[in-house]
Amino acid sequence: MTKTLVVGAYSDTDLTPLKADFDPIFLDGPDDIASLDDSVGAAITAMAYKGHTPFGADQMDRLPNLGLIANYGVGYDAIDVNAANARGIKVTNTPNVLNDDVADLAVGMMLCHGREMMQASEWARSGNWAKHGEYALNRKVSGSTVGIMGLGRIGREIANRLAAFKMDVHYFSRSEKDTPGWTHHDDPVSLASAVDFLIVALVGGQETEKFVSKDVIAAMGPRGVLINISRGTTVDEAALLDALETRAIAGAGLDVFLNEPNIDPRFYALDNVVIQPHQGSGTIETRAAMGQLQRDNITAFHAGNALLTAVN
Ligand code: 8YV
Repeated sequence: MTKTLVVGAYSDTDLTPLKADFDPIFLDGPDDIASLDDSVGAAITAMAYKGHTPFGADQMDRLPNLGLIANYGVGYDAIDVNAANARGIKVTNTPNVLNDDVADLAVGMMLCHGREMMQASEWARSGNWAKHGEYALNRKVSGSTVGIMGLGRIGREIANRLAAFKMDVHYFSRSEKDTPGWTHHDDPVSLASAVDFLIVALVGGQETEKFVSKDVIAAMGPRGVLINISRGTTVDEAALLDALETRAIAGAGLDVFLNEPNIDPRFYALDNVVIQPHQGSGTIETRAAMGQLQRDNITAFHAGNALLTAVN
């Protein structure tokens, strides 16, 4: 018997085809793997994984015949790929299908921060508009200078959108890329000091931990706004909170945090932060495409065909 294991919190639009295609075993999270009978664990050859809880060697060893971890998401930093390699387990992700939505949300958070859309909406809803007149003037976004930290697939989509906003686009990447005249920086502090908006589009994982360091945040200055759609780990969050509280930077738009969803409550007290609940890819259309790609990888694996989007 070979079985597929589905781990994580899926919406019904994913659960229905997962059931129909694989008749799988469902678990809420990786910790529940410990509760599987040995015979069940040994039957599992493929796994659909969704979530950001680490999945490592201990869990893999409970599934001795596992050959595939199909991740629901482009970022697979939760999965210990070295441990998977050591056990001959393939890992797949869901790249590209979510680029547009994540880029849209990054731009949306910039506009929301600059134009104070949450506060302005509250001004209208509370009756202040009728009672006290126009909402306070706020900040122009189009035409300013933006820095993209990490010009990968999503970073490029963000840059393309902001070029249409007549923004002067700068970016950080280790080597210069082929761009329509955007300014390359090989040092994150140099990028941060050159721009008004700094958008983090790095991959997660150990290599990029606290890449947006205290020094990078300090270099942004009092007009600087940090937008993060990557992972909470890429930013020195304690330094960011200090800078937001003291107004050393102007503000932030954050879709990702450390310890999601139990984020640092200091964020809730700040009126200069646009907070989003890690919903970058969270549209009906994109989640359907992510689910399809995850299932297609599992189907290919069971059929012995080439995986569509392998990462190892
Ligand atoms: C999540 C993401 O996968 O693609 C990624 O890397 O962070 C998201 O799309 C999604 O929230 C499901 O956990």
